[in-house]
Amino acid sequence: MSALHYRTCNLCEAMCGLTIEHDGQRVLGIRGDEQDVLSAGYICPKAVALKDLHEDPDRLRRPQRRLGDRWEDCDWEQALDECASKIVDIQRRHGPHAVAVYLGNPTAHNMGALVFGVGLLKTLGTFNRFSATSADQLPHMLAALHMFGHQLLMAVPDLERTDLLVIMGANPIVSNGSIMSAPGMKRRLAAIQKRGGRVIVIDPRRTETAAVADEHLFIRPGTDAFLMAATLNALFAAGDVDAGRLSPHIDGMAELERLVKPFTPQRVAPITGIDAATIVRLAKDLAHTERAAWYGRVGMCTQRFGGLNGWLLYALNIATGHFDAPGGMMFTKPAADIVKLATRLGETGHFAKGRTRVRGLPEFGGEYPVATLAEEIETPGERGIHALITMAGNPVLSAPNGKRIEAALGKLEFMMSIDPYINETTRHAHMVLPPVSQLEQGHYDLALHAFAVRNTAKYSPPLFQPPSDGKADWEIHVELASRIVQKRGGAAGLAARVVRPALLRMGPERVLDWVLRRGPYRLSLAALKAKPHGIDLGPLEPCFPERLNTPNKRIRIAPSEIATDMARLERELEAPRASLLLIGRRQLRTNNSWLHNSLRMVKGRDRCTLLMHPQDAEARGLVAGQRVVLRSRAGEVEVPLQLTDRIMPGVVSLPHGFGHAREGVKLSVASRHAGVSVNDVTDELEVDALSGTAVLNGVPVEVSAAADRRTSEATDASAAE
Ligand SMILES: Nc1nc2c(c(=O)[nH]1)N[C@H]1C(S)=C(S)[C@@H](COP(=O)(O)OP(=O)(O)OC[C@H]3O[C@@H](n4cnc5c(=O)[nH]c(N)nc54)[C@H](O)[C@@H]3O)O[C@H]1N2
Ligand SMILES: Nc1nc2c(c(=O)[nH]1)N[C@H]1C(S)=C(S)[C@@H](COP(=O)(O)OP(=O)(O)OC[C@H]3O[C@@H](n4cnc5c(=O)[nH]c(N)nc54)[C@H](O)[C@@H]3O)O[C@H]1N2
Ligand code: SF4
Ligand SMILES: [Mo]
Repeated sequence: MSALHYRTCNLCEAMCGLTIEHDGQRVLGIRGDEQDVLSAGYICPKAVALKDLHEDPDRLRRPQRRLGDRWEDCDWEQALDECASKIVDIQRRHGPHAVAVYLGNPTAHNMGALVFGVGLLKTLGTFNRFSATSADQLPHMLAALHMFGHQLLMAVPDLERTDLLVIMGANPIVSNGSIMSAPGMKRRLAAIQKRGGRVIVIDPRRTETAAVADEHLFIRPGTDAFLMAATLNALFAAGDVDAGRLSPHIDGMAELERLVKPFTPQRVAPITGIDAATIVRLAKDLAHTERAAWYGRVGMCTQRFGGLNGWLLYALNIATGHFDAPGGMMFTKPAADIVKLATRLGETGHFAKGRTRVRGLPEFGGEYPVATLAEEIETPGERGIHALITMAGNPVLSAPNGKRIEAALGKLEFMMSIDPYINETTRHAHMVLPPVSQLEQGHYDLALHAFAVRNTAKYSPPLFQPPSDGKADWEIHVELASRIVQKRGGAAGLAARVVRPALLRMGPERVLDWVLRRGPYRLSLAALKAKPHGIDLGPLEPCFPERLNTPNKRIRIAPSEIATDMARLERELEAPRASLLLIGRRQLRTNNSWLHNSLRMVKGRDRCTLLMHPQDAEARGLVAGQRVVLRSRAGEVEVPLQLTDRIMPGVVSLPHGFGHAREGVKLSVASRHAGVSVNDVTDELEVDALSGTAVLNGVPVEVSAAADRRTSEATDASAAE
């Protein structure tokens, strides 16, 4: 007997609705749910990996204790107790900041972890917090904080109504969108074109998204700030700046005009690789298309001027009347309003309230840049790091200079990881605490519904009963936090005894219900349970100035905290430029570093190849398929070379998330399709000087023939990238 279960895929930000056929014990099939209010049947090839993850024999079912290079099963009571004791002891000896935390990306896709993770962090009370944010969306959050008064007030392109969509540093056809939950991008982009609109892609690679766009412009990596400043310059010069309805609510427009003055299209053209006439035309198109949005994402965040980019992107949209207006960059009205909730809790965000010990880089939202993690562990002294807790993260593969991080992890007195796998990072832990499978948990996208192209709400109940000795992330958080408090003793310790069972009884669902009831639609968990395909709450709506969180309820279009970095950009107008720059590349069957243990995601040809333009290969005497050494200041890897004219001359590209051949990794499938880690080449010392965001795109590199002369099969331009 088989039955159908409806749920939202939580692997990426697209929130696709799934129809899962099962027999109560096993998943029989996964397909798209045509009735899902957001995805209408669309899924990507990764959805089936949910079954593989659930069944994966390498996925840990019980806590693992490491003894040298051997692992042994450990029961939960003992494991939690040991971890709590270690943490309390280290904090007692070295102070609260001696225990550092790293939070990884899946946290944002995990309802329980979002609700209860905060409690654990508060309990730990450490300044030494790191996360994937500083290798990702930090610049958008920084702009939101200083322009609109709240770090979570990030804008989303109104795909349903736009007639001109500029996509800069994003490849949503492959990534399925980010800070733009929009399942079925191909269909959505085609719809724009069908109504007579246009899509323009600005990217150093002619991507899968560029392939379906109306126009593609190569841009030299790391130069987006020049392009956007020059576009603004052209808009001011032509008298085309008009913020429309928002005009009376903006401070700093004259300052913005002054700041972009030096960046004329003529001056930036040779830097960006986009000619002046094209920049002027882009400005005109943007100003004179009633419904237009200039969207940018990871490629423009994780680069030399990421911080400026986040701001300039919003400023461009605001200055042309394409902000908080239909068809432009808009804001959601989520059923669980995390912006309001965070504001009520006093968490609107902050920046540069503290600085790292070694390099003096700024905190953001209470976290330090991940590019400083290794040096902060290596450097003893006050506020030095003696222990690390990783939760749903794999910094050895995801943060710059993974080799250095790896070496640093080996020096820790204690490390524990909350993670279902023993992978490149968690293999260094002394204890690994595995959460139960996603299919054994309820799910609501608390974070991502707030960044979707349409207001919707959907709850997914657990499909399978979790094993009696299994724990979800949130239960691990609660158990660990309460044990820490108890071991510290005193009155709080006694109280924790009572609070713990109460929290465990409550669970994230009760909290979700509470938040939904206080949300703008007065929904409830029961209301969502009654609609297994989700509830459509309508298109995005203008909400400024009401939703602004600045003290005077006005937009700061030239916030000094960010704009101060324009001086560095101006100096860079004259700077010499590296001849070869490395960028990244997401692929359809990857999910950062952790889906490669599903055979369906890795089988076939080696996809961890270095893309290079034939012209650059010729200049170096290199041929397609040959093994080459990719080298930077930080390190080197050896990879097969793939030639294509779909990459800009002077640029090479390697995907991230590979590199599973590392010793001690217990990923039997991934290890056989290991690839190399691009983050053994990215440089932890290269950060956006303003925000501390890692530079993962635009890393100066050299490429030369490897001693190993083997060529791998057909890595020519016709092969998929
Ligand atoms: N060179 C380069 N580097 C990059 C990027 C790039 O484009 N280029 N992209 C950056 C970006 S955007 C991001 S978001 C980061 C990601 O950086 P990370 O978050 O550090 O890395 P992930 O690969 O997402 O690792 C996720 C980890 O969580 C575990 N996990 C999965 N699901 C769960 C769960 O439900 N609970 C728990 N406890 N654990 C779980 C997995 O086993 C894995 O260990 O990488 C960044 N690094
Ligand atoms: N299949 C798949 N989907 C994913 C993920 C995955 O690993 N695999 N990861 C998820 C995560 S964590 C995130 S954050 C999102 C990210 O989603 P996207 O932001 O769409 O990420 P990418 O596909 O990496 O696209 C970045 C683009 O920027 C380009 N680029 C590089 N340098 C520059 C530059 O200097 N300027 C400009 N203009 N462009 C540049 C790259 O060529 C690339 O096409 O994807 C999510 N979805
Ligand atoms: S696009 Fe993202 S959410 Fe949709 S099926 Fe693929 S991985 Fe899941
Ligand atoms: Mo990300």
